[in-house]
Amino acid sequence: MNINERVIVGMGVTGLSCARYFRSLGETFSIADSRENPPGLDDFVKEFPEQTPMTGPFHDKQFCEASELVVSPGVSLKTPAVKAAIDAGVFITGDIDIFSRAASAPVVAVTGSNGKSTVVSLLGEMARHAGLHVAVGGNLDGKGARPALDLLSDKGCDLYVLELSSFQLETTHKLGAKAVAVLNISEDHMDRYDDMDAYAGAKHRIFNSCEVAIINRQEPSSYLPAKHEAVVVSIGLDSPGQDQWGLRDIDGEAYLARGEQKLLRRSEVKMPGKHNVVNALTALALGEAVGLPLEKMLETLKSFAGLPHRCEWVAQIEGVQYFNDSKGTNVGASITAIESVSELISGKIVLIAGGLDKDSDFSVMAPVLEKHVSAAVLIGQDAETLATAFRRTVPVVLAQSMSEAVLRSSELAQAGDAVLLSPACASFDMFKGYADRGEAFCNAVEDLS
Ligand code: UMA
Ligand code: ADP
Repeated sequence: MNINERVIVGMGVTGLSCARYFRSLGETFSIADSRENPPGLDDFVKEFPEQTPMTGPFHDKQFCEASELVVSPGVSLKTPAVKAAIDAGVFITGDIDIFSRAASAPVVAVTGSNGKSTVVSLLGEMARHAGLHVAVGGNLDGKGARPALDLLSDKGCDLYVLELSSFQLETTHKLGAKAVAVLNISEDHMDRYDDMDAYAGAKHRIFNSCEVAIINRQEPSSYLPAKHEAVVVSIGLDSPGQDQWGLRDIDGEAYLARGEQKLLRRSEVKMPGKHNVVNALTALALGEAVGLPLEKMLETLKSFAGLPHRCEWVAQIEGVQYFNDSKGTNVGASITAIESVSELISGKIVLIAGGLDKDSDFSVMAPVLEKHVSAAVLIGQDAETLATAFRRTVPVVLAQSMSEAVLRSSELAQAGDAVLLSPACASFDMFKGYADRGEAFCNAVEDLS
């Protein structure tokens, strides 16, 4: 590496998107990844044969002599070599920071512990339905997902919609988005942050220089810091004030409403559960902030069924409903999923949970378990940690595989009940990812019938 060169840190999806972007501008860089064989290495070598990527343990000296570090989200700023560079005064940036300086169409950005992918995908659908050329990406994964800098290659884009993680926001100095939302903040990634304040602080960087901020009246973690210049619009499941969004009870029926204006029956929102009403209202408020026509947005709500692996209905077998919420990878998501599914059934829930713990406090699930869950079937590396937290509240069964967990759950559930996979944990101990875990669940359910 030459001294004073820009260094891309990380050779995953983000690192590669940065490399391609710098090349498109004719700018030089070098690239480093602490892994011996990072996932992007083969593609990088093919696409950039003139470069010599640095793999294996980072060196303080290399980073301290760089002009700037473009740090990938998976790399903590506390990594010793990165920390040494910060202490030496090296400028730290990330792909979202670079994107925000280059984007020439309005940007909508969404963060939060849960609901991000649903809201950005829904808003993307609303914009498409309104005839806009919209590019959706960022932290969003799954089929066709793209890192933020790749979106810049779309010509004639009218609107960018970004899902942002706390990791990405850590390196974002001034996002300057047209409209933003922090959906909620509940415990997640505690293996990376010292405490909840540090995690929330990263998420709240999304507000930097935004024009419009959408907050949830019933979710204080979504509020802006005291000093700001943004226009604030609120959403909530309660009755909305003028120009705000919420639910109104009209002749005994719940309606989505904007101020006094009745918009759509709650029952016409295709996505299940009350958390998805929050997601729908947030998308409406964000869409309004960027000028999407209300009628098109409401039509989208009637047809958008939600993303796979998020409180997804799978089957009904012998009067028991099966739901796949494999994307419920933290405690907050699983609490929401339990509450939402309990609204849809007459009986109780048999919960399948467990996997890889991210230093979570599972004891906070006790009230919701007590109210809605008849038994918990636990899987994965940290099943015993969950069992210790759950045992005082609900009967616990341990299972060795997803098929065994589904079979045991089907034996425990009665007609009117639901079996819900919402693991509150990461999946990488047993599966390739949450989608793989969700598919294993669906296959095991299919095997029951
Ligand atoms: N890593 C190293 N050494 C390195 C670089 C990375 O060990 O030098 C490890 C990291 O610790 C991490 C993994 O490699 O475990 C991937 O890190 P990365 O920064 O290379 O990740 P990318 O492939 O660039 O993917 C990232 C996001 N991943 C993370 O933040 C961990 C993807 O979000 C995102 O879709 C992608 O950028 C494009 O924006 C995934 C994710 O799990 C879906 N996000 C977390 C979440 O949603 O909870 C935050
Ligand atoms: P993210 O992209 O933030 O992980 P997703 O839209 O993929 O969010 O949803 C993940 C899980 O989070 C869902 O399966 C559900 O359990 C839960 N969830 C979704 N929306 C909300 C919300 N608004 N509030 C709380 N939990 C939610």
